[in-house]
Amino acid sequence: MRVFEGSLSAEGKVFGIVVSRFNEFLTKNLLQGAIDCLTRHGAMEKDIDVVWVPGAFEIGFVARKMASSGRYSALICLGVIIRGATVHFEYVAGQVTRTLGQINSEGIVPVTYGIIIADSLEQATERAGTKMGNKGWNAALSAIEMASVNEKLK
Ligand code: INI
Repeated sequence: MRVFEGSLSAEGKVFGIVVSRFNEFLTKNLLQGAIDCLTRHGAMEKDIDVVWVPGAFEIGFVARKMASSGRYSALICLGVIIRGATVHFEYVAGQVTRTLGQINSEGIVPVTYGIIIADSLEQATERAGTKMGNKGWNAALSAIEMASVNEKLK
């Protein structure tokens, strides 16, 4: 039997982070959490590229470009989508989730999902560095593990 398991060392790996400016007062906490996780696990700051986009809907465009570049060990996508008065947020959430899922399932570059989709500002805040943790940190940890799994399967 052969068992493959990713390590949690980010040493020597290159990460791309796509982060949306919409709800920036929360997404900046996700970004801070993601960078903190990567550097604590051995990534060098010079090996982390951050791309800001206007909103979650635009994350897929950049993630696809970065995935095609061949530069990255893994990509981390960060955004905050909060329910509003209309169903608009459902379309934004559905689109970004589908696009990231598609890029991921191509099996070329692992993409992790640090997108908070919440019914309220309170729920979103809880997941952006307060009592329910930091989804950016979690997405970065998954990116490290997936980058390692991907290397081992090559
Ligand atoms: N973008 C978000 O990142 N979060 C949201 O909650 C949100 N809502 O609800 O409207 C949102 N909309 C903007 C969208 O992502 C695009 O940037 C915009 O439609 C321009 O294409």
